[in-house]
Amino acid sequence: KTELPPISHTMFPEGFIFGAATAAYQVEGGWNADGKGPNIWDNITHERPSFVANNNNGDVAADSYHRYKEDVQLLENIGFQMYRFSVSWARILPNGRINNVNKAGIDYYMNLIDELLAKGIQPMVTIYHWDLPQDLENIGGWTNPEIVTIFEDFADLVFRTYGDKVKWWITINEPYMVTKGYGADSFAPAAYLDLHGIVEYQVGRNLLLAHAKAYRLYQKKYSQQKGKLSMAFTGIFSIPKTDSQEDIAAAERTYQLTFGWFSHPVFVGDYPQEMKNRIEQLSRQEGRNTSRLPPFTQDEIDEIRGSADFYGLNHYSTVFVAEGTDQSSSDPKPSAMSDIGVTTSVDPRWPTGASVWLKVVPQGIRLNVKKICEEYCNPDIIITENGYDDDGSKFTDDPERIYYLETYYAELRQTIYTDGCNLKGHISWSLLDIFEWRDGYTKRFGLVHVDYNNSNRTRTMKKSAYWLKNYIEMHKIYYK
Ligand code: GBH
Repeated sequence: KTELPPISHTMFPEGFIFGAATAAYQVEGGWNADGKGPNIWDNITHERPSFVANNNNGDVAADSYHRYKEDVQLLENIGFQMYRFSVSWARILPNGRINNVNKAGIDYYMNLIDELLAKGIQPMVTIYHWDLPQDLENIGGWTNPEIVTIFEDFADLVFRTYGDKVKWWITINEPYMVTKGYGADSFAPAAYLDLHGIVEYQVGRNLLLAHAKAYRLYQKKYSQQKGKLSMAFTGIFSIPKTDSQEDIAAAERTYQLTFGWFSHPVFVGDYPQEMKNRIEQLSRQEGRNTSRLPPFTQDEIDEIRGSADFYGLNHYSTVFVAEGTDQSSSDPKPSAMSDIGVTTSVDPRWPTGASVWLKVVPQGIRLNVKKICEEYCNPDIIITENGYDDDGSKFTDDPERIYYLETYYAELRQTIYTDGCNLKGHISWSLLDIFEWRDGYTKRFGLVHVDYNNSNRTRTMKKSAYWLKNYIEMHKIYYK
């Protein structure tokens, strides 16, 4: 009798969800179609074209506003069970406020959702993926505390309109990265540059409150829809450069001041103690009377605590950290970045994506998931983004992406079978080659190639898409 190896060597457990993701500004185009209002990415790419590589912008992008049926067909062809996409706030509310609803925008997402459901694909809807309506930025954007209820109103409309059909929600994509649009010149709106070190924490505070308001509203008004809500958390996942106590502590501090900044208030309550202590102490050294990290009231702590039904994790890569601020870094002081006080590095042997920051470190994703189980009492976890970028020079020939998926999946299976974590699904970033923010179209994250020189934006499955199709199919056959 032949002994078969355990399925943990090759497969995820029954019911594991495979999905793919995109975000509105990165794929839709139709930037001013049918009554859509301008958002901060429309604004910055038009006002300051050199902000993005090759002066690219998302005016047309992959043209998913007109070609969403092709996208859904691709999802079905590959065999995905879930599609995570975001709604463009200014497409639904051209001015960001609910007193002016754009019917064409409402219809677009309704059609997309219906198309998905007709093919048995579950939508996961991100309410905010970085494309704030410009009119809201003009009153201070995420720095303005009014944004909390303005976001709640938008979320209310979205739940009311789509909630019968949508059972998975991400309120805000990567609040950590959203803070980087303020006090730093790295993402739109690239505003309030002189307030670095202060504005990031004000923005972070408003993001957490906005998320919690939307979550509580859903509980109160829409719980009969039986959906699951979370944020998509991210940060800098790091491992200590050496086994010295200092470097071990530096890695823990990096975790708490990036991932912990947003996950700890949601899963435990309030900011991590280490984060509060650190910024308080630095603020005092700078001669301030109060911490640059504004505190929550007890009511706010209670409102935010417990505001997630699962942990959404966006994970791509890992770095080494060593104790002590990087003297060669260009981060302004103070800033949320320099507050961490570590120096990052990578192992030169790690394979790399087209983006220099995207090193292939499969063991990192296992450690990241394990950290979540330990830190936050074993919540259900979904990898809401994970993927690899190429530079497009080999068209659909992408063995590196297959290697990335294979090695990361192997580690993810260990988080389930060996570490006992409640990992429920994996969502690939991205279905398509997308507008990669400041890198424009020079970095390609797609399982599916998009021809940006062709006005049809021709979509062609890469080898990795075929690999994944077979891999998902194997699960469907085995568990039938
Ligand atoms: C995700 O963010 C986003 O949700 C998604 O929209 C994006 O397309 C995807 O990642 C790929 O980047 O130059 O060292 O400062 C992940 C956050 C933002 C991480 C850009 C890397 C640049 C690192 N990514 N960031 S660095």
